[in-house]
Amino acid sequence: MATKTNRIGLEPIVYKGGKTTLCAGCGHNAISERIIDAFYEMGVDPRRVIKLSGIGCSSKSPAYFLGGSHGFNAVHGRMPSVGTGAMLANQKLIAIGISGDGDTGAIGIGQFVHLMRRNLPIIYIIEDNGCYGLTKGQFSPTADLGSKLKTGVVNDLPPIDTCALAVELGATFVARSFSGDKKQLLSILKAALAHRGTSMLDVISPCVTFNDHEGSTKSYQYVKDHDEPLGEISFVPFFEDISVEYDPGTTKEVSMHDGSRLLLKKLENDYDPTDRMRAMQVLHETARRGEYATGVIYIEPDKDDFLTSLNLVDEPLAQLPLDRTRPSRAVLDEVMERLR
Ligand SMILES: Cc1ncc(C[n+]2csc(CCOP(=O)(O)OP(=O)(O)O)c2C)c(N)n1
Ligand code: SF4
Ligand SMILES: [Mg+2]
Repeated sequence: MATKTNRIGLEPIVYKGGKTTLCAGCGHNAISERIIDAFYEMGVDPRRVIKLSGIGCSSKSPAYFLGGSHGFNAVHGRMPSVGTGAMLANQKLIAIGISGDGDTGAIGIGQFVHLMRRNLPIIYIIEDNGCYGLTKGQFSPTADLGSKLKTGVVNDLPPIDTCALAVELGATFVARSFSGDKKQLLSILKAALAHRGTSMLDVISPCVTFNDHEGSTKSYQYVKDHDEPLGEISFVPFFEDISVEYDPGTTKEVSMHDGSRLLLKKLENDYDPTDRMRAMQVLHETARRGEYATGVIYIEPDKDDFLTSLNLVDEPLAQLPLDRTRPSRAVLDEVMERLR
């Protein structure tokens, strides 16, 4: 029997990673599975991919997908600068960064802020469980005001909404999803792969060991009960020439950089994900009601990404021969002369 392969002739097994060491039922494992599906179905060559992360249970998870890709497990909260360096050295890479709500929202917030405003081509996923899972479940900066720890301690600080922050700072693809929503998360990941620029995905990913009890606003039950999808997402990749019939009054079509199409069927309120003010409004309104707006919250497909704005040569900088990176003696003499 012929083995199943994708459009570049690779088998599903090539997209898998090591066996997970995370707790059974951890939301992070479900996200790894969707990443495997998305990269396989989009036909991305794993040898072109670099996986990046910081520190945390979430940051361990790149070990569990795309086993043959490049990888760099950075210091806590410092993945954005390592990713920026990697993409500058080789702009042909496809970067996927996995962070946690602690890794991003606490120690890494400074790095996150600058990544969002630079529009570096990277898929940046926050596996958001509202706690520091790896260090036994303390509140993180995305924990909601009034949310309760297992021990009964109540959070008395307001949360950082990473999606609102990303939109405000200029990220060009901002989405929120839930590790338990396979279909929505897969479509968002595929669209993120088609996007040229920073794709920031906040994926609520319950920590079954430390933050899945009553009183938590990041438990499976709470998220299921308070999920407000902004619309139904259909993604049509560039290699599938499918004509889809829809009513433009109820569906918004967004053309992606690589020719793929994102179709967003509006469920209510005529939501337009290309309207930045509306995106901020919906985030604030849902947060006030204790709900999670999920789906593609904001998209700006045509903005120049960081590498384009740097006007780099086509070849990866890391592969340029010395005579193209080092100024000649004559050029250096001329510079010295000018400085006299
Ligand atoms: C510089 C530094 N400070 C603190 C720590 C301790 N530490 C390890 S993981 C972590 C937080 C992890 O939380 P999060 O990023 O939300 O990941 P999760 O485990 O919840 O997936 C902290 C504070 C560390 N490893 N390094
Ligand atoms: S402690 Fe929580 S976040 Fe870490 S692996 Fe277990 S369930 Fe997942
Ligand atoms: Mg966490």
